[in-house]
Amino acid sequence: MSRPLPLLVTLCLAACGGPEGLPDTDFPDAVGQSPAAAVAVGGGLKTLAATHGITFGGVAKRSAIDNDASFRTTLTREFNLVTPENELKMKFIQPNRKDEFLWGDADALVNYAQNNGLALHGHTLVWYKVPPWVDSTALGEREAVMKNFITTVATRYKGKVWAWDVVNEVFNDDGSYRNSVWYQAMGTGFIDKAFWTARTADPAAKLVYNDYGIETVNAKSNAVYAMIKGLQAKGVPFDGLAFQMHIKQKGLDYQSFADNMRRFAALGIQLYVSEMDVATDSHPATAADLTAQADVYWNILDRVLQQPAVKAFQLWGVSDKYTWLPENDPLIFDAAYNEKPAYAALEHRLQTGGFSGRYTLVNKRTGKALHVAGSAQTNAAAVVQYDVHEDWAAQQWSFNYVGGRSYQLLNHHSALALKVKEGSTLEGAVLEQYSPDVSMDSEQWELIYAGNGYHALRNKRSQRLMVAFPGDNNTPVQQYSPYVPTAEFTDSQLWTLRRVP
Ligand code: 9MR
Repeated sequence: MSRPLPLLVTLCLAACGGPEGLPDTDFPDAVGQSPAAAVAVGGGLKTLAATHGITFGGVAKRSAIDNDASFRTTLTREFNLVTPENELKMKFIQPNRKDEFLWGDADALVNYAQNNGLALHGHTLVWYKVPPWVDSTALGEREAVMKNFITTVATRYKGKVWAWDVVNEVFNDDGSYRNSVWYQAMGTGFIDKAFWTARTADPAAKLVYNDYGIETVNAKSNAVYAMIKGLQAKGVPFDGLAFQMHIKQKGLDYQSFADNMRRFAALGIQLYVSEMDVATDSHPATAADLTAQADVYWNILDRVLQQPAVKAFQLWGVSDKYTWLPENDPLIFDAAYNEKPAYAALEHRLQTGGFSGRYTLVNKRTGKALHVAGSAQTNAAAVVQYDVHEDWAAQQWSFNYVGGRSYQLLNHHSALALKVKEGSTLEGAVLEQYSPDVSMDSEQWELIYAGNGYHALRNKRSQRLMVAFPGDNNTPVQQYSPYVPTAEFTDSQLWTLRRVP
């Protein structure tokens, strides 16, 4: 599913050239002086995202919080989740030696979040980027150093952190383990130990693995998948996986992203987009670059909203005024806090649901299409399956977004809505068409991306999935089986959405 033109056109234009590899430098972080002031609340993307069950996050540094009122206003108007960009890292809290913890900046950020209605995403307890004194610690001492940091930090902020990035970036791009100070000392066992230690220190926080370059199915995400399965097999406490999503304006393979999310969701864990930004090819970005960038934001959010396991969508910044990529204008507000096309793209997807035009729905198991029996235009006519005729209006459905990730499906021939007959919640109940009534749960369908290009449709009232079983033309389409996130979909539950040209 892609966004309608004109954004797609410019995507191709923008795909050529651009910086190879994003910089990974340590920018100096100024520390501000004055305490943060109270700011306005309400409205913004966070409110729209909440209707989809998504927490909407940004990133903040203390210096911006302390010194920039526009930053504070924008952060609290648009976001309900924040990650301290650097202040919780070992390099910042424990920069000099084992027995010295510096809490000033970390406390300031945590307090700001608490006082301003922002949930906190803690970042990060175990990372390969460590202060120099850790590098020179004897191998035998490193386990104690790691556990001491986790316990001290997670205990101090216990109850204030919604999710902790317990372990960050342990894999190389080829899926091998990074030769970090922790790996050198403990092998892969440091990962288990880190999660156990974090759970003990803060039992309520979601415990997360966070990495970049794992958005699509590739060697690195395969390694993460194997790691998580291993942790689960050993009973290690593990709640979620975060895709950082530092990408460029050429985007990525969106179907692979959706398929990748689906396989992780089937492990029964939560998923997050934790650090999204989209680097433009030029600076200042051209209008075409900004359009391409907006298209990437739109497409990532679109796939996220079709995967119920995703709970948070976070950007690595707020405005282009503060970003680790100052040459790539990667965020949704410009440096003067004006909304960029990327802001409008996110807003558009959150408001419209993203499906435009008409679709023929073809069942994977039977190969037949969702069809109104006899091409009837009357209330209560049966909705059945029939050989595919994409040019038949009785097989063409438009998706009318009703909020909460759900849609009415309106038949193009009858203008009536797809509904479970008499609003039944029973297993096996058949489908019919009826006068559209947006307030009826029984005619609202949540679209769930099910992998490999297929979707499942879940009825909002019954929570059951739309199914077709083998049979002749005019065999009823039914609802069957509640949706279970960890179960694989059966072919009867899978539908291809073919857009009518
Ligand atoms: O944006 C962060 C930058 O200010 C820091 O100098 C740098 C090193 O601490 O880390 C940047 O944030 C990174 C994050 O912690 C982990 N994922 C990649 C982010 C961008 O490099």
